[in-house]
Amino acid sequence: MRDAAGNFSVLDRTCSLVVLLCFLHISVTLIYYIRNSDSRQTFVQNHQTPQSHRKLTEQRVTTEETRPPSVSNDTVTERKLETCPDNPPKLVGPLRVEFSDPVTLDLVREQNPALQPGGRFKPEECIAQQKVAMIIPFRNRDEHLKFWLYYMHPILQRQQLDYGVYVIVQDGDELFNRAKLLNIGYVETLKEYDYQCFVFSDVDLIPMDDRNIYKCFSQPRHLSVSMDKFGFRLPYTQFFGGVSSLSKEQYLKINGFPNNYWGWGGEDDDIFNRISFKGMSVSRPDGVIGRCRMIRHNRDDKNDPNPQRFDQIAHTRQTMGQDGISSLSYKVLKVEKNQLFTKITVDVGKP
Ligand code: UDH
Ligand code: NGS
Repeated sequence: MRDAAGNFSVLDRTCSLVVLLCFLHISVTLIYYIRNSDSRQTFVQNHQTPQSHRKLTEQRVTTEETRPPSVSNDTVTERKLETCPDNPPKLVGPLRVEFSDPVTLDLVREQNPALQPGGRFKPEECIAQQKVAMIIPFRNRDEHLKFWLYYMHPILQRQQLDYGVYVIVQDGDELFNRAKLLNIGYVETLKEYDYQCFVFSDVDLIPMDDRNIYKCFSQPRHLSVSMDKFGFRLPYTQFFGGVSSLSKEQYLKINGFPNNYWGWGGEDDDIFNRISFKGMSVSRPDGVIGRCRMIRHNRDDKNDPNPQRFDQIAHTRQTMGQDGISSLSYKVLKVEKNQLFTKITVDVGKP
């Protein structure tokens, strides 16, 4: 009986020891696990790639879709993206530009997968310096537009601009009115986005160097300074035709552009006059960076030289206060968006 009681007490003690050891083992394992999982999280926080950082920043609210799978909710930190640099790193300099082989819109779409509907883009790696509306006056130049889109979209993306492309189409077959279409472009693009800068580009002009940045400067800018058709020179000092850019402030200071130049010529000289009468100067890239090619073409129907243009440009000072963005009237007939551009068809009225 005593023997049995003695055996029981040995067994009892052994069992207690085993339980204690088990408890100790579990505790140590638990402590080890907790400490280890802490350091794993620290590792994740310190080793996010610039790519994953980018997705978590620019003050965007991070969603489940954009969050890298290995990062848990409480490790997500927000960091502001930096402003894009003055010299965008992907620029390549001189470009080969030629128009012998036609391009298709399919090809341009394929080559520009980052575009948003309406021909919109903004860089992901930094915050663009400016929001720029590209405004093209247009009627019946589809072949030229394909080349413009083909060359310009990749250039504008390398220039790290937050931009949209707007083709302002004059409806009907009245005399063409380039400057009024540009005014309409200004008003209509601002309805869509908070643009700060407006680049006004003929559809047939392509820069030959991507360092000619399609943005705004402290003074209104003339960008197409060195055209092949003029032997890569300015045809005259006051020339402001082809491609130009004005900030919102600069544009409003001159009451926008004239609405009364019907047919070819003079409206760009009127704009130049407005700029100088308001005490501004014209900024330009140098003659090498500012080289550009024009797609050769015949004069369009309903765009014959305007016989009144010389008289009109002689009176800019008197007319610019009344004729401009302040007196603009037109009707929007249609707005269409595709991947490469926004097309706004308008009724500009008659002379
Ligand atoms: N534009 C059109 N459709 C037209 C007329 C003009 O889209 O019917 C636009 C287009 O964006 C063009 C811009 O307006 O690039 C300027 O018009 P333009 O090309 O007529 O002016 P440019 O000075 O040519 O380039 C003038 C005619 C040259 C004839 C030369 C004959 N050898
Ligand atoms: C000037 C025109 C401008 C025109 C420039 C270049 O003579 O509108 O030629 O034209 N001014 C007047 O006619 C008053 S271009 O050869 O590019 O067609 O932009």
